[in-house]
Parts: sequence; structure tokens; C-alpha cells
Amino acid sequence: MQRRKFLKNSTLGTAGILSTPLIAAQAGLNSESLNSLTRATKPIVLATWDVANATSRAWEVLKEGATSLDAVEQGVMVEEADENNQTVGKGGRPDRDGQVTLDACIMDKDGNCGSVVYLRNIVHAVSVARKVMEETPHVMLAGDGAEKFAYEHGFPKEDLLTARSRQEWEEWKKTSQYKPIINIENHDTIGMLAIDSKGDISGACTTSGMAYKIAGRVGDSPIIGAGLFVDNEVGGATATGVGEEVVRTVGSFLIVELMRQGKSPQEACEIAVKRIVAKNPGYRDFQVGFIALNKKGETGGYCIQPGFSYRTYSEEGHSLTPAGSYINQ
Ligand code: SD4
Repeated sequence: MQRRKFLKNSTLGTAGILSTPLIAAQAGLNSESLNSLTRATKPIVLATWDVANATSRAWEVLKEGATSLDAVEQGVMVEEADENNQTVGKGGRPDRDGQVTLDACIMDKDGNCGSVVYLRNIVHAVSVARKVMEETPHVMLAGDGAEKFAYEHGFPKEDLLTARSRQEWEEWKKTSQYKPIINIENHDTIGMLAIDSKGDISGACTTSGMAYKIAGRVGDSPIIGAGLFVDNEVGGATATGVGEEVVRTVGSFLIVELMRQGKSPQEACEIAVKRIVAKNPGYRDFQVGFIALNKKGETGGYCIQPGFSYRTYSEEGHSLTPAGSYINQ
């Protein structure tokens, strides 16, 4: 018993000590415990699109020794505050009535999750989602209730419609054509996954949704299982693109389940995209992209149309990876 305790507590050189099943068996460990002991716990951050400031912030938080939950929250907050990102938080493009409405969710290593949908006048939707997770018995708050809850928790009221987004909306109203442009409009919804130094995975996703959507529309980003899913035993996945298509396939949950069955993050993302393509004859006209991370810190990303990329930050560096696409250039 003493010996097992020593082995469990020892991180240095554990992989070497327990390199044979025989020794592991002698130590009283089953293969699952062996896996968790030999698995390298390497912090990593992964996010949709080229969001270098967000991944840098998340990495900084991880390097300070904080949890992956803090890292993903603080990472995506960078995009929520950035007025130049017109798909997230302040400066987001409005719905067709001129309202900026935010959707966001967050999920931790224990499977706890929180979400807000159709949230107005609050910049940091992800932090409101975290409060829903940590301070209520619920998973999801919507609209006026979510906004009231945010004020009660000290979030300031702010007008999210910037002059630039207002002016573009005024322009749009001249034709009022709802036709999302692949990779140009709606190209910066941020989904982020991270592993911390304890090997625990969390994720977050935040967006202002599709520009000029019908008032009241909610996408995939705040829907646990669709826009984001994390299972700390397996990995996590998150999505970007036309949310309706992601919801229909419960895309992020699908990817995590595929990884549970042994697929790599890359294989799992590809299967999920191909599932969407197979069920939608109109797939040439919309974009969906997924990224995924498994417990070993392996990553993957795949999309329908060329043009989607994702950011990774780990000890190996900060990099931007163009995702493979179902439709080639
Ligand atoms: C939505 N999935 O609301 C979001 C939009 C998005 O990059 O991801 N844009 O459907």
C-alpha cells in the first residue's frame, strides 16, 4: 500500500519506472492507472482562427500555474474585448434589427458547464457563462434573465454596437440579403481548448453569432455538445462556422466520442466534417470548422472550405496551422 502511494505521488521519471506492465502489476496498478501515470502532462492551448493575442494570454495564464479553466476564460476574453473582431463580444455584428446578441459557454474538467444565449449589453459573455456554471443550479440562461443575472454579479452595462458595425448594418439594410460569406463574414468566433500542468482539460466558446441573423436566433456556440464539448478522460472539441449545421450533428460531442473510440483528434474532426457534408447537399455554400485536442495533447482541425486555420501554443512554440479542408482549393 505504502509502495503504491509512493508510486502514485511520484511524477519524476514515472514513465521510466513503470515502463513494463509487469512492474505496474507488481505495483498494483491496472492499465488505466498506468496510462495516467505515464501520460506526459504538457500544457497546451488550441483555438479556432488566427487569434494570436488570445492564445498568448491563455498560455501566459497556464504558465502562471493556473487551471485550464482560467486559461480558456481569460484567453477568449481578449477577443470579446477586441472591437476589431466583429464576430465576438464588443463590436460584434448585430442581428437584422440592430441588436448585438452574444452566445457563449464554458466547460471544466469535471463536466460542469455554463452557458448564456441572446445576451445583450455585456462584453464578457464567457464570464457570465462561468458564473452560471459556478453559482447557479442551471446550465443555461437566456436573454433578459441572463442580462439581469450579469448585472446582479457586477458585470457593467455596455453598448456593444460600435460605429463600424452600425454603419455596416445600415449598408446591409439597403439590400437585406442574408447570405453569410464563407470565411469573411463570421470568421472569428473563438472556441478554445486547453490542458493545464495537471493534465486537466477545459474549453470555452464565445460569439456574436451570424451577422444579420433573425432576432432571437441562437447558434451552436453556447450549446454544450454542439459548439463545445469536453470530457477530461478523453479530450475536447469546439466548432466555428454555420452553427445550424453544427447543431444538427452535435458536432463537438461527436468528435469527443470518436476520440473515445480511439480516433485521433485529426481523424475525429475529419469524420465529423464528412458527416455534415454527407447530410447536406448544399455543403459547398457554407463553412464549418472543428478543432480537437486529446488527453495526450495531440491536436487536429478540419473544415469544409479552405481558409480555416487554428492557433496552438505549447512549449514547442506558438503556431498557426491551416486546417485541411474537404473541398480543396
Ligand atoms: C454561429 N458558429 O453562431 C457561430 C458563428 C461562427 O465563425 O462560428 N462564426 O453559428
